[in-house]
Amino acid sequence: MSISKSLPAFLHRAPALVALTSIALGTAPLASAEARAPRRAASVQIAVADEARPVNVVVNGSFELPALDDGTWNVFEEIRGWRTAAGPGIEIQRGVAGSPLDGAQHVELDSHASSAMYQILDTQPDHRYLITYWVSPRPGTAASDNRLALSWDGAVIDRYAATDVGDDTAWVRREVIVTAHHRESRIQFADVSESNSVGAYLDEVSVVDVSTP
Ligand SMILES: [Ca+2]
Ligand SMILES: [Ca+2]
Repeated sequence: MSISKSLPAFLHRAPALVALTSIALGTAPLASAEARAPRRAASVQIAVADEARPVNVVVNGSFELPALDDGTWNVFEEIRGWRTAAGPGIEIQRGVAGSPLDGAQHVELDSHASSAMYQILDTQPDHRYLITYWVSPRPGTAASDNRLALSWDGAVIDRYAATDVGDDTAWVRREVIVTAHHRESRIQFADVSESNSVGAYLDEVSVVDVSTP
């Protein structure tokens, strides 16, 4: 048995641990001036990101759950984070008629018929929240089939109406800032097109506290 093999495992890792600690403290000998600046810059960026990283309070905002088989769709009374508010349910598509914005799945709000879906969010009263969501017309449909309304605590705060429909999805980012009044807030998306089982797609919903402390 060689000497190195007889050493405890932590001693084999010790030099690397020492080096990492030295870099973090800014005391490690660096090979060149070029190397020094990027390392210091990186450590500052990480510290800022940890403190300022926005927290998305939406659960399952990309509609990746439940994961369907490729090339299929289904309509649900509820999915992780979301429940049906009106209509026959929440339709999830996975590679059926157009590409999602994020991940492999998105929602079509006109499922078997016009539907609405909501989620109750944990919020801080009097804090401002940035709502971001992505919407696309369903490919190959009439523009009038692709309209949705976004509500916050029962009040409509944004509307989307497609004007141009192509052969694939054309995702558009929308942003709205709201003020929460309660410790729980209700966000809701509703199809407001002709009720005929085809309508606007929804993906990548996020709600982030943007109040300054
Ligand atoms: Ca998605
Ligand atoms: Ca429709």
